[in-house]
Amino acid sequence: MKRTKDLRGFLTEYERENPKEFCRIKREVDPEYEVAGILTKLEEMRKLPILFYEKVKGSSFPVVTNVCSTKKKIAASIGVDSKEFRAKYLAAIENQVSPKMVTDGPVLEETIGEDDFDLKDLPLMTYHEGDAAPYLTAGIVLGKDPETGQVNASFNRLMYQSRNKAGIFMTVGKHLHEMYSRMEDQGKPFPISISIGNHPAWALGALYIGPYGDNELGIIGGLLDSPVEMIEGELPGTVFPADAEIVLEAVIEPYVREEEGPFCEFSGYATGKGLRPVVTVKSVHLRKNAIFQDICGGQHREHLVMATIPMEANFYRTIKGAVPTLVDIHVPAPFTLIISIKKRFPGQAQSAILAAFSCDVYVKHVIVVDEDVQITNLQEVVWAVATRVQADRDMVIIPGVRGSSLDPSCGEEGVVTKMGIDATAKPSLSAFPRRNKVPQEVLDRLQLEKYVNLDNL
Ligand SMILES: Cc1cc2nc3c(=O)[nH]c(=O)nc-3n(C[C@H](O)[C@H](O)[C@H](O)COP(=O)(O)O)c2cc1C
Ligand SMILES: [Mn+2]
Repeated sequence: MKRTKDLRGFLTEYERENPKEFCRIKREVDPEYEVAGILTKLEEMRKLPILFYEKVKGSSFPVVTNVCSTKKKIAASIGVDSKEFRAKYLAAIENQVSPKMVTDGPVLEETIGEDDFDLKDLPLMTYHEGDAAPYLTAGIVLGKDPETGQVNASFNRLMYQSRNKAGIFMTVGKHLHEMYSRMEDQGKPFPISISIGNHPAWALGALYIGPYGDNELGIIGGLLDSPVEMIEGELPGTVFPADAEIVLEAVIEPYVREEEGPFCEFSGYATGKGLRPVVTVKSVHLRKNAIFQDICGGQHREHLVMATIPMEANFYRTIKGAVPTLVDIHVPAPFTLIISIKKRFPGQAQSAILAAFSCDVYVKHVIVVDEDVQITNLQEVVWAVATRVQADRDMVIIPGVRGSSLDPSCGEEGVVTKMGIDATAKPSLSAFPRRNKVPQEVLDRLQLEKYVNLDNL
């Protein structure tokens, strides 16, 4: 089957093949709380369909949300199933396909100039009590390094401020912030594009974690098995995807700071407001009948699932470099990583912990267990910590390290204490008495119905 490269193509395919996971909502909804409210009620019922809101109060755009709410949807978008997904992601990192510059594309069907738009025309969302203003969360921000011209892609929340201005949150140490700082050092405005409504592979690229300078557009091309088509903006220094639904060309001025936040975040908290840079939008490009994509802020499945996939792939790659017998990894909560290893030598749990800290600023707590522990079963992980840890011997504590400023427990903004727990058996698993296990031969032999009347139980 030929795979499509844009959002609307993916939506059409997914709706056709999985009609039960696609829900069209015809009744008008309010972007203030109602879009998030319907999603929340469905999540409580463990339902995660793609939600297509045809009529959104105050806006002419339909809104789609929950596009990446399950691994199945994201995997389907690149033609694999959930089990093959990590291998495909790692292969795309190794086998990148460089982007192709084009001069025209669907997103140029309509253009609105500097004086003729109002960000309020977009269905910006208020999700939760505590959000400071309407927000745009699903915009992929593309910026270029001033020296190399290397393009970076990331999601950055944008807070409505006025007709053409929005506050932007850029984590210190992440690449967009670094690029902005390099431009600010030269006293120059930083040109960016913000693209809304992209094929899911774009989310996987924007959320890729790797060294500064890695080419996220090449990874997206690798995931799609074809180059992404990019257009140079009218604003010098901007580029954007030819088949996005909506694109904003914008600059982030140097030295300007305005209040941004609070906003209910993936950490589960409305994290504090701060003085942050400001985006000034210069023009808007859009497709005919453009679809506005939304990703519900806060602790909802879509944000957690889509962010976790690239994070796990990155952890897997880096930790395997330190411990070849890495078995698996799992991100069960914000800032938290569980690793299982087949430990051959003492010290390998500590190697895994240090490798994990080295790959991502967000990770704060790491627990390492042996391969006999099911890491997705938190009860088993806690059992390993209970029975295989002595705190004075098995903790690695590193204070004063950069973490996430969205962690409400951190002291100075974004500075945290990192903690690793070596919950592997010492010196090795073989030194520990076997876990309760009735011999398999006995389990195979016993026919329960011969001993117990199962109908009475
Ligand atoms: C919906 C969504 C919203 C996000 N918002 C922000 C944000 O406001 N600021 C930020 O620094 N990272 C945000 N992120 C995370 C970054 O996009 C992610 O860390 C990315 O890998 C950074 O790119 P980089 O490694 O190229 O710097 C968000 C992620 C998602 C899924
Ligand atoms: Mn990057």
